[in-house]
Amino acid sequence: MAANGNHATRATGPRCIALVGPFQSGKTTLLEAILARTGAIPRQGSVEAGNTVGDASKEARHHRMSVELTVATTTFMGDSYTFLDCPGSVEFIHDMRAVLPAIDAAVVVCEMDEKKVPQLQLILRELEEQKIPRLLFLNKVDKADAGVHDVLNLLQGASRTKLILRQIPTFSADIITGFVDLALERAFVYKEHAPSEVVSLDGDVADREKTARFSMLETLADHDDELMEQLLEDIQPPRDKVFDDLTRELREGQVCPVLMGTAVRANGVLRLLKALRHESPGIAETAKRLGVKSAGMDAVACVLKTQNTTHGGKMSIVRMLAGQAGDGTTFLSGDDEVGRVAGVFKLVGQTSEKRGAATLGDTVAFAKLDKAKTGDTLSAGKQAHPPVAKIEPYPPVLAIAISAKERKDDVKLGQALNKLAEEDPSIIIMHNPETHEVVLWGQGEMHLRVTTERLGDRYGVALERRQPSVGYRETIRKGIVQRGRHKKQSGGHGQYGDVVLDIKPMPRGSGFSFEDKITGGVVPRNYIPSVEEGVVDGLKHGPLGFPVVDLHVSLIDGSYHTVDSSDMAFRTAGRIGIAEGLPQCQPVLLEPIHLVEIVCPSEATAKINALLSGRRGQILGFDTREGWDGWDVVRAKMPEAEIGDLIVEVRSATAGAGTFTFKFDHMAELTGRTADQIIAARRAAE
Ligand SMILES: Nc1nc2c(ncn2[C@@H]2O[C@H](COP(=O)(O)OP(=O)(O)OP(=O)(O)O)[C@@H](O)[C@H]2O)c(=O)[nH]1
Ligand SMILES: [Mg+2]
Repeated sequence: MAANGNHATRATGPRCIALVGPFQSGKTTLLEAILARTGAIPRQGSVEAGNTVGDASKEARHHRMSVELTVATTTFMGDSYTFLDCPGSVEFIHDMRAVLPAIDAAVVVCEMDEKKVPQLQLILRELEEQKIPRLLFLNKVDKADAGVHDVLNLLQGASRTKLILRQIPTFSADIITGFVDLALERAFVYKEHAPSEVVSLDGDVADREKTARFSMLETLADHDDELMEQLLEDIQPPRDKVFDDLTRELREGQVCPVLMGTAVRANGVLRLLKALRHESPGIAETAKRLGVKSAGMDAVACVLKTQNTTHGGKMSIVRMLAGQAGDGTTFLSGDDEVGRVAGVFKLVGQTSEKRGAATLGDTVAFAKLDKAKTGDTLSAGKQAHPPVAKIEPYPPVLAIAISAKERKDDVKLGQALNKLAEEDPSIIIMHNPETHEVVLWGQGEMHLRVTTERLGDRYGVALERRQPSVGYRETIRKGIVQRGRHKKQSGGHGQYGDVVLDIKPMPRGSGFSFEDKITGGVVPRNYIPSVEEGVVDGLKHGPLGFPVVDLHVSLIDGSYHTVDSSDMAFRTAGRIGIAEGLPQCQPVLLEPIHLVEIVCPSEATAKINALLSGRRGQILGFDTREGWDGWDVVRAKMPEAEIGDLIVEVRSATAGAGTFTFKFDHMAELTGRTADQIIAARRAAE
C-alpha cells in the first residue's frame, strides 16, 4: 500500500484497540483471526472448539460467551498492538466500559441483524459520549442476505455519527466472495485463512464502485470544503487526500467507517488491521483526550482491570499514558500508595510473558500492586496525577442471597467476595443485618451465576443460593392499652416488673416513638429505659412475623417491688406488654413499594407496560427518553417483591437493551391472598 505507506499522520507507538459490539457478534473470533493473521498464534481456534485465546476461563468456555475482558498483544508490520476483547453481553458491560477511556480506537463488531440494533446503539452511545474514535466491522458477511445499502440504513439508526461505507462486497452467485476497498479503489477476493487476492476492478463491479465511492467522498466532503469543490467540479481527488480525510474525520469523530468481513475465515482482517495502522489515532492523541499531563510526571498509567490470578497473585492490566515503569516502580493512586511493581508482563489471553519496562502506549500487566483497583489512575513519583477517568458501574438490577454451605467457609467466602468485587466493580455485596443474609447484587442472571461459579471454581467455596428476603414490615390499625407483667417467685430473689402501655398507630413512615408518662414514681425513673428496650425488643418480631413500625407507645402506669424489681424484670415486662397487646391491634402487613424507571426501545413500550401491570405495578406514565431517538422511559410504582426478577423479563422484552433503576418510595398496606401467603411462608420458614 505504497499510496499511504509513508503517510505523514500515521500514529506512532504501541496501540490499544478495543473489540466491542453486541452479544455474540464475533469479537472473540475476530481477536483469534487477528492473532493468527499477525503470527501471535500458530493457527486460528474457534469458539465452537473451545480453543480460542479469548474466553479461556472455565466460566467463559462453559457458557460459550465472553464473561470477562481478554487482553492480547501482538505485532503487526513492526508495531505493537494490544487488543481488548470485551464481552458483548450487557451483564458484563462494565468490563467494556472501564477500558474505553484508555484505548486509541474501538472496533465495533456488528452483524446484519435488526434485533441487535438497540444493543449496538447502546455501545455506540458509550463511545460517542466518551469521544472514542470508532470503526464498524460488519462481521459474518458469509451469512449475508441483505443488500448492503439496507444494512447501512439499519446500522445508521444506531449511530449519531455518519457512517461511511469503506468497502462494498462483491458477489459470486449471491454469495459474498470479496470486496472493493473504496479508498484504494482496488478489488479483492477472499481466501480462507490467507490474505485476500487483488483482482481487476472492472465491469459491473467498477460501476458500483464508482457510485459507492462518490457517496463516501460526499460524506467526507461535509467536513472538507476543498474536497467538496473538487467533487462539484468533477475533479478526481488524489488518493492521499482521501486517506487524509478518512484519517482526520475518524479521529475527530466526524465519521464512522464501515468495513466488512468474516472473522471465522479471517476474511477482511488484514484490511481492518491496515485501516487501524494508518487511520486510528495513537497514544499521543489518547493522552491528549484524557488531559494527561506528562510534563514533570514520571509514569502515569490507567488500570483497565484488576485480576486475582488462580495462583493468588494480583495482576493489574494497565495502559501507560506517560513515562515508563518497570520492576520496582512504586505507584500512587490519589494520595495512597498502591504498591510496588514486581514483574511486568505481556499478555496473550491467559498466557503471560515477562518483559522489560513498559513505555508510553504499552498495555501490560503489573504484578503485585496490591491496592490498585479497576479504573484507578496510577502515577509514579511524588505527585499524584488527577484521575483521567472514572467510570461508575451501572446500578445493579438483580440480587441473590448466598451463604457458605459449610460454616467453616464463612471467612473464606467473605475474602473471596471482596476479591471478586475488586475485580468487578459492577458487583455489590450487602449484608442484611436483619436476616443475616449476604446479598450479592449484580447486572443480571448470568452475571450472578458466573460470579457464584467463580466463588466455587477459583476459591473453592460451596454455596447455598436463595432469593433475598423482601423488606416486609407490619403495623397496627387500632390502638389499645395493655398491661405487661413479669413476676417470678422462685425461692430466694424473685423478679418483678409491671407496666401499662398505651399503644397507638401512627401515620405511615413515622417509625416508632416511646414516651414516658409515669407520674408519682409508680415505675422508678431508672427502670424506664429498660421498659423501652423491652418494647423495642418486642417490636422486632410482630404477630405476623415481621418488624413492627409506625406506632407510638406510652408508658402510662405500672408498679414495682423494692427487692425483686430489676432492669431485667422491667425489660421483660415491656416485651410481654407488646407481645400481648399487638395481636389485638389489627396488625397488617406492609410491603415496600419502589419507584421504577424503565428505559426501552419504543417498539417494546407496550410490552413493558403489560409486564408492569401484570406485576402489580401502577404505571405513572411514559415519555420519550431525552436525547435518545426511538427510546421511551416508563415510570411506575412497584412492590419490591415484583422487582426481584423484573430484569429478566425486561431484557427478554427488549432484546437485551432495556433496563431500569429503582428507588424506595413508601411502605404500603397489603391484605388479602397475597398477604396471607407471605405470612404463611414466613411462619413456615420459622
Ligand atoms: N458465520 C459466521 N459465524 C461467525 C463469524 N464470527 C463469529 N461467528 C460465530 O458467532 C458466534 C459468536 O462468536 P464469538 O466470537 O464468541 O462472538 P463474541 O462477539 O465474542 O460473543 P460475546 O463476547 O459473548 O458477545 C460463534 O458461534 C462464532 O463461531 C463469522 O464471521 N461468520
Ligand atoms: Mg466474546
